[in-house]
Amino acid sequence: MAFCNEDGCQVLTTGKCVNDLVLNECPHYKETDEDDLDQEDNEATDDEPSDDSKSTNNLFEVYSGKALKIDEVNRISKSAVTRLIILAGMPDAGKTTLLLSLMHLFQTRAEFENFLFAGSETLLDFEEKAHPSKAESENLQENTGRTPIGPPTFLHLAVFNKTSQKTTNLVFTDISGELFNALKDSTEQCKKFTLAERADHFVMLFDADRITTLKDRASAKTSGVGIIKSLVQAGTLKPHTRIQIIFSRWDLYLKKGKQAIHEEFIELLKNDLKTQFGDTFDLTFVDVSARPKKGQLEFGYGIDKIFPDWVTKSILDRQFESVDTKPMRGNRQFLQYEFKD
Ligand SMILES: Nc1nc2c(ncn2[C@@H]2O[C@H](COP(=O)(O)OP(=O)(O)OP(=O)(O)O)[C@@H](O)[C@H]2O)c(=O)[nH]1
Ligand SMILES: [Mg+2]
Repeated sequence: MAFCNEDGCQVLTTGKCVNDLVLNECPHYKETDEDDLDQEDNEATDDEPSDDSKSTNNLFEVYSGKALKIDEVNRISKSAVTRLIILAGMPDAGKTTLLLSLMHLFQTRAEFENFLFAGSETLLDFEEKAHPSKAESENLQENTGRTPIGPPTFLHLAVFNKTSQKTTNLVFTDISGELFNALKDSTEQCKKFTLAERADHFVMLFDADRITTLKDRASAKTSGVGIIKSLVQAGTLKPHTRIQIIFSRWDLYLKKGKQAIHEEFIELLKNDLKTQFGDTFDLTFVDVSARPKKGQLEFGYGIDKIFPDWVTKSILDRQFESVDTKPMRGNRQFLQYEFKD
């Protein structure tokens, strides 16, 4: 007897999995007799602890809403199509704010770029991180708190694509800039950052404010380029991952004078990145102001340019281009790609 416990899945009548998975890979679908089911309930597997919280047909999973750890990400990736997006950059580059603004765009509009909000397991964390920037926090400035130093945590967002009629899970890292500070100087540290091997997108934020401050711009450039270079040399950032370069906090750059000098510097930086990585990686550049100060830019400026790629482009699209990534095909588990101390 076959059964499927995925909400809204019509596989038993149509034969088609709602998540577009091959049936024997789908964790919700089982084709077995009732004796087998009884037996399975009593057996523990390596991946799935047989605790009482495990989902069954008549129990709901309850999520804490807090940021996820790697094992929880693994659970999501095993159950449905999941993209991993690593947000990288030095401290204060605007990584966390980018995520909070993306969530805000979904919460305040019926749809965003033809995508509908389809859930999040980390709503509480989004809310807590966004609180200091909200009016009720009574802070005079709209600030995002620093991400604490520690093992990577993840924020989750599921979206429904109106064009393809599919739901996709997006898992974003929320990692302290201090970690990337350590990675930029050390190939050894980069080798431990195996999470990058499984990333669909590696998003490198260059703080446009620092990149256009004469005394800071050289170090801002070297740090950002150094992070990518060290990860590539360590072999943890591979060509199947798409790299997006974001010039973040773009509103602060626009407020500066001497724009011609800054534009020239930014062009040089782009050319340097293209020369070093453009032949092997899919490399794109976007100006973003996730939360501009009042002025000429709208809230979330530039996120619309990058978001559709995060959903629609995947590591699996590029499997056939690179021989050494073949074992990744169909591998939806993240657990083996973590940050090893
Ligand atoms: N003006 C302006 N400020 C921004 C923008 N995006 C972020 N900020 C501010 O920049 C500061 C740093 O942003 P975060 O998102 O915390 O930076 P981060 O990269 O997560 O920093 P770490 O967690 O320390 O690595 C915060 O005070 C934000 O409010 C923006 O688009 N414009
Ligand atoms: Mg942060």
